Amino acid sequence: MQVIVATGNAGKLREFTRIFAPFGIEVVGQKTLYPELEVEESGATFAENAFLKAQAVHALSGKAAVADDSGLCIDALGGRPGVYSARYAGEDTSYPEKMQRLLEELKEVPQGKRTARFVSHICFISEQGERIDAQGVCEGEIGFAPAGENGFGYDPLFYVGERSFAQLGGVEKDALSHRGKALRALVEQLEQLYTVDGAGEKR
Ligand code: ITT
Repeated sequence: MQVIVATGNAGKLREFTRIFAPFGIEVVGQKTLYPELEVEESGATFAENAFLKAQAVHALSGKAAVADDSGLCIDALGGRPGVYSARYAGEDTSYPEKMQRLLEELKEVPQGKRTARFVSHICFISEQGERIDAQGVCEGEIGFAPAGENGFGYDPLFYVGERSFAQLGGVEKDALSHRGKALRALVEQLEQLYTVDGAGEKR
């Protein structure tokens, strides 16, 4: 099976490729096919934005498309930046700057109160237009300084136990991450839908 991943984020695309590979799902990045495509993320929820992105690529290609809308929800900030994670501190601000801004906002918040979670909402649209959604959550804590070189985005600030996501290898991150959980939940649904139908027939 081949799927177009509706993302402009190279870090996410690497993770999709890695997580889908063991299931024999091949990915093509949106940027390879539609380098100019920009989808406005006008939704108020992860689910709405994931649908908007998957739908845009499905409408253009007529092929199976999948999108992730995700973000970092910090309890001490009332769940912010949440759906606005990519736009936090301004759309064109670098991740080192965004992380510094978060650390500044959290400077009075002690260890134990810095709980946070990454959320990933996945929306898949089949070639025929059937929609499947899946979600994954990873609980962790915001550190006091960025650490590690791997991954992307806010990974250096997000700790699961002793290590930040950026200090984990890719496969280690996938085993724990919001995106790993969401994509494996999607694959489970795909396997039910496409391997066997109600009558036990292959579709
Ligand atoms: P696409 O919409 O093109 O997929 P994007 O980067 O704009 O790419 P989102 O709108 O879903 O993606 O925003 C997700 C934000 O949350 C973005 O700032 C990411 O860096 C951050 N994020 C999501 N998952 C992450 C992860 O696994 N590690 C670090 N940061 C993550």
